[in-house]
Amino acid sequence: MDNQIPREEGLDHSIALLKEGYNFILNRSQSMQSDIFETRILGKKAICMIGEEAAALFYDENKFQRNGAAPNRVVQTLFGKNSVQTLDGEEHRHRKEMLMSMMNPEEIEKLVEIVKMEWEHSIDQWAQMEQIVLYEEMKKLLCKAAFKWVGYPLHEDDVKVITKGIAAMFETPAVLGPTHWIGRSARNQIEKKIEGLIQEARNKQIMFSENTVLHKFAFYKDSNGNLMDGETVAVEVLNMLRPIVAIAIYMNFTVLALHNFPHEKEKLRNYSDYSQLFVQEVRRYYPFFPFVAAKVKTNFTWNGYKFEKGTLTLLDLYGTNHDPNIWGQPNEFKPERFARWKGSPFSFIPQGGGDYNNGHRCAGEWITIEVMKGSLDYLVKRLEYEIPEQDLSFNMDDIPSIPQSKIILKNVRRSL
Ligand code: HEM
Ligand code: MYR
Repeated sequence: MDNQIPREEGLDHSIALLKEGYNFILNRSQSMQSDIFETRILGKKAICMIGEEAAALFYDENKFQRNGAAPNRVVQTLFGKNSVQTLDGEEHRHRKEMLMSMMNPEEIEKLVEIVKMEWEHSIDQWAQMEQIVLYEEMKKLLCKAAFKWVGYPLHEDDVKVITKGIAAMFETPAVLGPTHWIGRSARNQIEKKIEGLIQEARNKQIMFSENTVLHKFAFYKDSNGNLMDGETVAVEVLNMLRPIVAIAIYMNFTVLALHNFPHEKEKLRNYSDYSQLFVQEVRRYYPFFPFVAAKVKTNFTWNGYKFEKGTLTLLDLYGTNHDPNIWGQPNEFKPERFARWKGSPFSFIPQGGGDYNNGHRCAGEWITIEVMKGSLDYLVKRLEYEIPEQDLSFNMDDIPSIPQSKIILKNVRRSL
């Protein structure tokens, strides 16, 4: 029996998507009382889906492909041309193997240790200042750490400009007007710089330490046995650098959670395992990556719904993390829920779902969790600060969303 996918009337809803942001799919799914519906985005028919069953379908690579799915504005800022995010099949698997080769416990631990060192330096600086804007400071801290980890420590003089450029790549993909173009031009410039470094390493003019991202990626062979072109290497190095800086957004939400749910601090101080639960709940509760996009690879029918080859399909990450069919009281902040969570690859998907090696699930999910836990430890055990009166609200229509004030901290000092 064929069913008709509920359809939203109208020529195009791209503007509504930008206006409603994280709630665009959730709002329509609720009003149409369906986990799947059809609309029109960027002039094209698009299927939107929410929930665990939909996620399992979306990550079936026989049914969906990534090539040609992401809007150009996202490729030009966030992803980069020919990036792993845009590949399918064997080509994807081979590229992903290179990225995942950095995601073993030793390399992750190295990054966490570097991040902790940067916290130590930063606290001394912040203690001299009357107040800091946490978002700006965290981006710089993480950018310095990320460059050290990939094998090219930044000169102090370059930190500000490079941090701004890298952040523009994740701050501007969904912004209209001139701000969006800041992201595009930052990507072009920084890609060129990294490409230059790769060339120098290949010409033996510089040497990166063994096992670093830059060393591995510069000499990695593609599936035909050739070195990758310099631009593609730069794109993948940025796929490591950029999202480490983006963890600054989760750190802003972490401080917001500590502020809004103050009893959590006690639990974090008293139970060492609690930080894992807390970090998971921060990633579930707050909005960050809104949805992922793919294209139907071949005609098929699912639950009686016809999917036609080539149709753009969006899977709602934020909505699935708030789906009442999966989460009891989804709009309550309750880290304890993760003590009971069974670990399905399709129910808790702030950084995508499915499999790391064979699918598109975020390569850096473990890094994100460990860096957040390491930083949370500083926030609750080693640091004292005041949060003065400010606008801590965050908009569901800004993608990415960040608390309005970017979190001002006053009188930052070491805990005694
Ligand atoms: C992919 C979110 C941090 C590297 C993704 C995807 C999401 C995501 C939603 C797409 C999943 C899909 O297409 O199905 C996030 C968020 C982060 C974060 C919210 C928090 C800051 C990181 C970190 C790294 C990283 C720290 C690396 C150091 C990647 C890569 C991909 C990816 C390489 C592409 C994977 C592929 O296409 O196979 N991420 N991520 N991410 N992420 Fe992350
Ligand atoms: C990263 O840098 O990869 C990590 C997080 C970035 C979040 C950026 C939010 C904007 C995403 C636009 C989504 C469009 C997907 C088709």
